Amino acid sequence: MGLFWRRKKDEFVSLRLNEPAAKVEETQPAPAPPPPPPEPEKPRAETTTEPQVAPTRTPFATSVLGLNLSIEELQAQEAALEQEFSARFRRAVAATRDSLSERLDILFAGRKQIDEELLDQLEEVLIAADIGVTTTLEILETVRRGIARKQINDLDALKLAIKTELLNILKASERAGVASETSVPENVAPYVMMIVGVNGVGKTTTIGKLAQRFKAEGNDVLICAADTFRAAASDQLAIWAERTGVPLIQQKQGTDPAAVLFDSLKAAKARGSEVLIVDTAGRLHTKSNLMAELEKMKRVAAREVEGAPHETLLVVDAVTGQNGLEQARQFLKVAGVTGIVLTKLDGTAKGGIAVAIAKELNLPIRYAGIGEKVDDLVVFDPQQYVNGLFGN
Ligand SMILES: Nc1nc2c(ncn2[C@@H]2O[C@H](COP(=O)(O)OP(=O)(O)OP(=O)(O)O)[C@@H](O)[C@H]2O)c(=O)[nH]1
Ligand SMILES: [Mg+2]
Repeated sequence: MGLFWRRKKDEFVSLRLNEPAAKVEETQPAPAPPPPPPEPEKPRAETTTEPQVAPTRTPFATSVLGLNLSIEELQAQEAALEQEFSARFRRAVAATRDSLSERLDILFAGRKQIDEELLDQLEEVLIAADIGVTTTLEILETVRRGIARKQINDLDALKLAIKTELLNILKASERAGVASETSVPENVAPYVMMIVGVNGVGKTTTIGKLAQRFKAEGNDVLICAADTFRAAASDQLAIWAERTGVPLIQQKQGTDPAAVLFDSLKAAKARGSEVLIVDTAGRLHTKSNLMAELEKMKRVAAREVEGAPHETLLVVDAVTGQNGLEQARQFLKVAGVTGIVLTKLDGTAKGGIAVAIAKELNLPIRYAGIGEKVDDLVVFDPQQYVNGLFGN
């Protein structure tokens, strides 16, 4: 699971606090020590003698960016964090797993053979997990082909085939949209992310979580409060900005969102910000207003920063299931969405919606929200998700 966003590989090292001791010494040569006095010959030890480089330590005891750590220590820390995130992700899909596994167990109990009746019931189980009708039918078609070719002969093989098919669907969607920020050259700044979606899905919360994450990675982050429709929207975002220590550009209610975005782009360029995250309204007087507004914002962004917005993330609430999917489709038409953030995965037993979304919207799921707290956001990893659903 890629845990870190646009990891600034050796850039923290610009302060040269993070390099192995030997290299640091190279750049600041110390005067050569006087030669040691001759010693009497000692019997030679059998094993060897490469001088050991002392573990790197800097005078700084703690550092958010890990400036005080060696590359090895950072890697160990990253691995530990990945494990923790993966455990939390598994807990977030636990309700879906329990429901899906339980149904499959009941379905498979006492059976040895795969017959049409079993396949019909399997169809129901998958649909109940919100995997979606179209997707379920496609999975079953693949399964039937496997049975006909004698590649699927028992229940284990059947389960494996379903898992593989789910994974293939999720992976196929990574070929569309923007599956990773690393596809944009690192010298592009600010990297502009627009966050769109209907009201209440978790846009503002997701922005707070993203801001925290990018900042912790050493990026200079700026937030743009372009939801000027509701007075409370900007206040709510201000709370997140303060909590994460990220500056916010806002204006009074009713200001043209494109104007707030314009100011934010200017400010981001002036400050040398690396990431600009843009909050947008979930509702307006009419839907066509909202869509026209999003289009205008995109034009303004493109005029000010080459290629911007680099990502337009559509936030979808997992709890709303198929309804959410329908609402999402309306955004796709105009907003030029490049990826999905699936929120509230922790609050549903129908987490199969992730597969329906990836398949039917043909967009990669970039992040998953797994709670209300600032660090309750994980990079969505298809393999981990599928393993999570089937309990291994
Ligand atoms: N359990 C859970 N709750 C979440 C998650 N993400 C957001 N929420 C909650 O969902 C509610 C709505 O979140 P907001 O961030 O205000 O949603 P929004 O899309 O900005 O809403 P509008 O500004 O009204 O369009 C809040 O109570 C959040 O705490 C999540 O991943 N898990
Ligand atoms: Mg909001």
